[in-house]
Amino acid sequence: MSGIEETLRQIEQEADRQIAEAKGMDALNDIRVAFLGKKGSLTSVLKSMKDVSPQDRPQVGKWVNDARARIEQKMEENRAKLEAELMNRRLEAEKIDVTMPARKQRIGHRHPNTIALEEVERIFVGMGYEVIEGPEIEYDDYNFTKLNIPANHPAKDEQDTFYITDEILLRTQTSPVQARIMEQGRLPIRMIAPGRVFRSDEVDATHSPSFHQIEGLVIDKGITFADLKGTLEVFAKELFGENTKTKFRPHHFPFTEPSAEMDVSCFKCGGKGCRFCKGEGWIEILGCGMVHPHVLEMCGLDPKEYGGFAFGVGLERIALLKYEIDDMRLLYENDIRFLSQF
Ligand code: 2NL
Repeated sequence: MSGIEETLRQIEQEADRQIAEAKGMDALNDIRVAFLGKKGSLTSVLKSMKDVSPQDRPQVGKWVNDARARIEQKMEENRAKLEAELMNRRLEAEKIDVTMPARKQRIGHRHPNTIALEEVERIFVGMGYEVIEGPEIEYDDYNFTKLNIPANHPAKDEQDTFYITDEILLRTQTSPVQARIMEQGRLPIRMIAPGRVFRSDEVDATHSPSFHQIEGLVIDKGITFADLKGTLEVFAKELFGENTKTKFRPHHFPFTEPSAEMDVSCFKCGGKGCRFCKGEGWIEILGCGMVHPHVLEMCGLDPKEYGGFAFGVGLERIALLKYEIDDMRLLYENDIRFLSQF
C-alpha cells in the first residue's frame, strides 16, 4: 500500500518536472503518452492492482485517478501557456506596419532600339509607306541571288554569313522581304522592312553578329533619283531636326545603280565640325540607290515599265547617334539603369 503511494508520488514528481521543462506541443504529447498512455507508467500502476488486496483497491484506484487528474491539469496549464507564447511569437513575426510606403511597381521601359524604330516607322508611315516584316531564316536565293549578288560574290563569303545549309541561311539584310513583295507583283510598292539581321562579325563597340536594319523600297512608274533624294531629305529632317542638311556621295551596292551614301549635317555642331562628328561636320547615315534593273527582272518586274529606289539604314546606328551612346554593346546588356535613361 504505502509502496504504491510512494511510487505514485515519484511518478507524479517526474511528470511535473518533465511538463515544466517541455518546450513545445510535441514534447508535451510525448509526456502524455509516457505517463498516461496505454503503456504509460501511471497505467502500469493500475495494471498491478491484481496484487492489491480487494479492500485496498478503491483507495489505490482513487490515488491513481487523483494523480492522473493532477498531471492532466498541469499539462493543460502548460499547453495553454505554450500556445499563448507561440501565438505571440507569430503575431510578432507577422506584424505589418501599415504606415510603411508601398513597394514601388517597376514599370518596364522601351528599348532605345524600339524607340528609334518606332520613330522611323512613324516618319515613313506618315509618307504612306507600309511596314512589312519577313523571315529571319532565308533562302540564299532571296538573300543574295535575286538581289544581284551572284554565287561567287565576296558578300556571300562564309566569313560574313551564317549558313544553315548550302541554300538556307540567316538573312544578312532585310532586302529579301522586299524581293518577296516585288515577286507578289502588287504595284505600286511603298514599304519599309525592319528586322533582325545576322553577320558573322566579332563583337566590338560598333559591331554585333546580330543587329537590326530598316530597308525601304519604292516601286512605281516614273520614279527618279529626285524622289529618292526628296524622300530621304524629309526623313533626315524629321529624325534629326528641321535644320539638318543632307549630302549624297556616290557609292556602290550590287542591288542599286546608281548608288549613294547619304550623310547628314552634324546635329551637334550644325556642320562646323566637333568631337561628335570627328571634325567632319557630316555623319554617314544610310546607303541608297535606284533599284538595279537586273534585280527588278529577277523579282518578276519589267524594268522598262517599272522602276524605283531603295535604301538601308542600321537601326543601332540611328539609336547610338540619336541618344549619343558610344558603345553598341550597351544596347544588348539589358541593364535597366542604362535603358531607362532614354
Ligand atoms: C546599307 C545599304 C541598302 C538597299 C539597301 C535594296 C533592296 C532591294 C533592292 C535594292 Cl529589294 N536595294 N536595298 C539598297 C541600297 C542600300 O543598304 O548600307 N545599309 C545599312
